[in-house]
Amino acid sequence: MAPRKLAAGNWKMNGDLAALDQIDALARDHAAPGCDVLICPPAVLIHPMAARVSGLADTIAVGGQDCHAAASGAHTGDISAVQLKDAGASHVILGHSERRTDHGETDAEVTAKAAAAHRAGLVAIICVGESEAQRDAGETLDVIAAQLAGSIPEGATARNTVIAYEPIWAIGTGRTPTNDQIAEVHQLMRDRLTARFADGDQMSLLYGGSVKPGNAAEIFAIAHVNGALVGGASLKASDFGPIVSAL
Ligand code: G2H
Repeated sequence: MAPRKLAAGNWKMNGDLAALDQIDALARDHAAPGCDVLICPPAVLIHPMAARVSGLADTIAVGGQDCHAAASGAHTGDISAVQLKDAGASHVILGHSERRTDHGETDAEVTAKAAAAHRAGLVAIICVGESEAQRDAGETLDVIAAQLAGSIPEGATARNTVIAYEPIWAIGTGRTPTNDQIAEVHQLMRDRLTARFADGDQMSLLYGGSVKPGNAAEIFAIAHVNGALVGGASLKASDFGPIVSAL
């Protein structure tokens, strides 16, 4: 079985209740017969967005942008995977470089969060990516291999885990790696996942970092790119829709 194709939008800390209208526009104007479509809004919008998509003919999944490793407890300001599931989420982004940088998240913490997501019945989208200094130093493949080894829990399968390669220097900058650079990392990821997990050849691998309507089709044509994790260009249906259609 081929990996599932996934177009995932990461709204980051953007959007409000009025922005939910973008969901209607996305469903109305951009059919996605061949791929899964996911939007990960800020936590306060997960429940209303899940309610909104439940009325649509074409399914759009809703996800969180982080979760705590515990199911409940005294963790002020945090949200558990169980709560995300209860609010209507089916996926959760974990280990995004903005979480790793802003909140000091380690590979071990990402692994624990992903295991919690799996226990709650969520698909974990686990992010990896090198900094510009690491790329310039020729360390990219070693960094990605180490993050893969350290950030994915045992028990991960193609049904509950998606991996997103997001070079930090390409996030929100308008810069993207060359096709060869993306291909090299995705081949490494496929090789490592296939070696470690029984169905690693079927895990979906996303590229993320300044994906936009103008470059999506070219990126989706690269071997072992099964979709995208899209930030800025996921906020408007007029941008995200063509990306979905390109997949
Ligand atoms: C990378 C991506 C979405 P953007 O973080 O996760 O953001 O598409 O804005 O570079």
